[in-house]
Amino acid sequence: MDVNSAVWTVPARAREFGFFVDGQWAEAGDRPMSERKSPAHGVAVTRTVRCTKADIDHAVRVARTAFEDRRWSGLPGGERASVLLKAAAGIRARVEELALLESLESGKPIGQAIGEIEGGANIFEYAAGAARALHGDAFNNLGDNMLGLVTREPIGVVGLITPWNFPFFILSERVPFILAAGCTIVSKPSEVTSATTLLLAEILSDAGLPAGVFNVVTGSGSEIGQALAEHADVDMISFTGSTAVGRSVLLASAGNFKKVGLELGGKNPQVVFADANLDEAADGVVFGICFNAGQCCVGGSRLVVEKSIAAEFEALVAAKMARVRIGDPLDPNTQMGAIVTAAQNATILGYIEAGKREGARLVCGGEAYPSDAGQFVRPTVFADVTREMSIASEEIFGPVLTISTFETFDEAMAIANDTIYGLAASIWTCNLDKATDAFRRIRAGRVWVNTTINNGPELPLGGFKQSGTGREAGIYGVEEYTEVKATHIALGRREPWVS
Ligand code: TXE
Repeated sequence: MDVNSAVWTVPARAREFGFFVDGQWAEAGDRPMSERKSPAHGVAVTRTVRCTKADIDHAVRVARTAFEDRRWSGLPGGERASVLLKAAAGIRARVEELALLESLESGKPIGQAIGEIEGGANIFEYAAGAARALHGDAFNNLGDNMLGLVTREPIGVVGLITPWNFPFFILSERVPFILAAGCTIVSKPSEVTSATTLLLAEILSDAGLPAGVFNVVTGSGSEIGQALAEHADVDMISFTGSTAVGRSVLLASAGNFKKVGLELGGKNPQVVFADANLDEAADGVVFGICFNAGQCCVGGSRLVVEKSIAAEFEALVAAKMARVRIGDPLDPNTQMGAIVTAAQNATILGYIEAGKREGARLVCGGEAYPSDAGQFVRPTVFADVTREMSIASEEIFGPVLTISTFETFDEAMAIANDTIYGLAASIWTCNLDKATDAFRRIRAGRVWVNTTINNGPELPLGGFKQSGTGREAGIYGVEEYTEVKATHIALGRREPWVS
């Protein structure tokens, strides 16, 4: 939809939600509610239930029953595909409602939110095809008396813990693939951005998803997120969020050795060679760090630029940064909205102060962006950054770019790989040999050449090193949620063992 086709305003009253289990909305009852204020306007926009561990237990029981009685996994892939396609249509029919809630809760620009909701529908459409394409293998080469089959089965009940930066898009990169595989889900969205996940439950239900297959329980990470990760009757956890919580999810999974998929932090390099189209590269670098106000796990936060053009390129980047339109997310012209929470804002400003203290050269930004309500940060660039500075190595998760320079290709690769993370990287050069050599040597799950933060459901995503384990999206993303079973079928008469 066209962002200009509607007038976007903050609703007069906060919208109140129950939670969604066994195909229906559940009332809050005597559970406390959480009020979410728009980070850009400081006004309450949603109220969601703070569910309890008992609610997690109940939702897991419901999801277990729905899995065991095969009401979903027993259907032909074609029927699962049909539900996913209807869900995609349901999402498209409610783009405006979903995008407004997404923008209000997260602080992201409305135009971007619309793109993410429509992008989510597109992923559902892709995954519908994957539900039909998923298949196993046959070994017909074991002799006349044996046939070997490799079948894929849904892994079971999946606990899905998602973050606040792309609440609906990250959800859509997982849910349709998990459903395509035939699993059932207990979803725990971020406590600050739960609305669109709750509405997805309603959309899936309206699309004909059987009750109990997709359940949403809202509330705090340390309480119910942890309970879900620990739960003995959950077969797999898919977690997206901070590296620290990812580690605790992994430890919590040890109780029943559940499978864990983790998408964690990043400190992603933007490697710019002197032979790149510098204007386009600078545009990509600015987009890569300002998109979603830098709160993007694959955001390019480390510019690694060839020394011979470093001064020219720094000036180009700074000039473009100055033209980024910051402000009210509900203004269709806004390119960069608010920082999600006061805590995240403090973290970002803390890193900016650390950069100044540790001796990096401030090129632009370096402070909050003034506003009557909510919290915003000016796009910030630090040059002369050395590896021992905290801004060089730690994930800031805000619009803060560091610049370091290189003189040789090997040096560029060493700096690019000098991180505990390995989520994404971008390479800018007009030399195909150099680009190919670079993308082969960079240790990251996603590499972009002459572009950045591009995606599509066909290609998998996930991290090397401490950026995580497992892959989402593509056919890999469906297989991730399956178990592989080997079956030997003996044919003809058995050769007796007992004589
Ligand atoms: O993330 P958390 P936060 C990074 C980014 C950011 C930092 C902190 O660097 O500054 O994380 O953000 C749930 N057991 N990323 O604190 O806490 C929580 O409720 C189980 C990177 O918001 O990791 C939410 O649903 N679950 C990132 C989800 O985990 C727990 C996206 C993520 O929250 C839990 C977001 C627990 N003990 C932040 N504690 C990315 N890779 O995109 C919390 N949660």
